[in-house]
Amino acid sequence: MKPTEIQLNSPSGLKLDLTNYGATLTRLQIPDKHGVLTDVVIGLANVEEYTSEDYKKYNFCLGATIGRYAGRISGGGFSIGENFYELSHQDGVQLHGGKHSLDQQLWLVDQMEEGDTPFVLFSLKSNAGDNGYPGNLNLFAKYQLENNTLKITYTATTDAPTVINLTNHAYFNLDGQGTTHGNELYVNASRYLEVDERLVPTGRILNVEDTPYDYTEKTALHFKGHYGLDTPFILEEGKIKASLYAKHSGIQMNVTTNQPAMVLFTPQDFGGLKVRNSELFQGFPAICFECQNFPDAPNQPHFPSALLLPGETYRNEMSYQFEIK
Ligand code: G6D
Repeated sequence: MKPTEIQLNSPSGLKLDLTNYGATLTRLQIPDKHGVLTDVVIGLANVEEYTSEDYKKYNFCLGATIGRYAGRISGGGFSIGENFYELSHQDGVQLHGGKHSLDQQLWLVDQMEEGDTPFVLFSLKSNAGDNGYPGNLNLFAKYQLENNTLKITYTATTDAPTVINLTNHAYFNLDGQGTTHGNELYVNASRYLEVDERLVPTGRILNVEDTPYDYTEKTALHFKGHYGLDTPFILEEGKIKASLYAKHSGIQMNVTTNQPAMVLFTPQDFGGLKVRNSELFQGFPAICFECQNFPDAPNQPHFPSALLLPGETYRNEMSYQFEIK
């Protein structure tokens, strides 16, 4: 079945393109300091490409809804009480919910509204046993434009105890070209999770002070001391959880969320994958702000719980507010 394409337009000039394949954000255009629409999210040239095997093998998940469990789960699975649930995994590690997970499912377009605060609501039923997870899930993904803000809200309910951790995997480049190197970055996090060589959290929580991960003051994004961020930050109290500013476009993005963590990911490049307008980009072309629970929380008792019980509602709220500086 061919994916559906949807465009939402806000009175303040934001244009948001989506598809029900993976409840994916395929394009986001923001007026820059000269009022020129700037394409600030990396995507593919057409929606069919998102479904191609050639694209899937890169596993970049461009703009997609990620789950059932974003990030990595170790140990080949997790336990709830006395029950161990084995997940689909590679060498004991599952990434982003496993193969053919939520980002590769065709979601339903449940509801859509135009007007001053346009939105689209996608829904999906994920059956018990999907990639090894227990519980039949009812999932919803809502994208809404409100003034100069993109709001993404994920909710889910289950008929049996399970774990869940969704996020959105948009790759931002606020200039719409070039590199993110040198963009002004702020991350409201004085701590981060140490990860091992498999990028699985070791369980140790470290301070960012005197490390390449200290963005507690607005700082030029740099790659000294590492080959790019792929780092789970523990978010502090305070409305703004992160911000990014690109001087050529003059666009600043402020990120808020109700989640305890944010994985920042800055790929060095997109390998052989030809993204939309690929000729415009250089090294470190984009940055992801993956708002979520801690990776591998089901196997780390001192991490915030990712358990979802019947009668409860999982809710992940993210907002990306844009302004011109
Ligand atoms: C790599 O480790 C990174 C992940 O964090 C990212 O989400 C993925 O590429 C697209 O596996």
